[in-house]
Amino acid sequence: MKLYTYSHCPFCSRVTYVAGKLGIKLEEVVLDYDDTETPTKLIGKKMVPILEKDDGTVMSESNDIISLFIELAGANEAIKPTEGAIEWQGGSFAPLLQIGLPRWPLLGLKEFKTESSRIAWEDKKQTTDLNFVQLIEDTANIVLQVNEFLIGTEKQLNISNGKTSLSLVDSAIYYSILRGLYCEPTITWPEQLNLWMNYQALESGVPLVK
Ligand SMILES: N[C@@H](CCC(=O)N[C@@H](CS)C(=O)NCC(=O)O)C(=O)O
Repeated sequence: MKLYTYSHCPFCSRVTYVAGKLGIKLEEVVLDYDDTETPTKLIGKKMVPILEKDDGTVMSESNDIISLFIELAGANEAIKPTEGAIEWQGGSFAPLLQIGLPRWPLLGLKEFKTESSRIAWEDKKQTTDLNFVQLIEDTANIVLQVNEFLIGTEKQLNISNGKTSLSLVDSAIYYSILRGLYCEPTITWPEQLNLWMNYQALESGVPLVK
């Protein structure tokens, strides 16, 4: 099976995370950020993740792909995320975008190798509220808020010795979003949360974004 992704994308990385944890083999194809043609041919719009199965059929939507993987692996795992994880995710996008938007294109990720892909990103993602130069200038303030957010997250996850009792799909949500914050080195990671994140990177094979 082939999975079309962007490396920075939280929806893609929760899929690769679950695949990694369940031992499902995937050929990952990281699309150029300005490649509109490939995803549009596959699903009629520019969106990833896209799963292309061995019989040539395609699927989008991370939740559906994850459910399929759990079924294929015959894993005794909850398919639905908990309310707690969904609510946390709702509050996580603002800090994630403030940190990630101006930084991810500068990290050498595969989707941003070309200048045209970085320009396409800026054209699509930069707004008056999320001005990239301003976001970088505001780093100190944003980092303070992110640090608070991470302290709350660590408490919520109830981590002990770098381990949690989260289900696979909840772990995928937390991991796929938090990994995107590692690109800002002045963020202070609470010790247990950082330990958990680093274990997840190792166990899933999905790297932190830095
Ligand atoms: N509901 C979709 C959301 C996927 C999504 O929003 N993907 C983003 C990347 S993180 C995307 O492809 N956006 C189009 C773009 O950036 O051009 C899912 O869960 O798979």
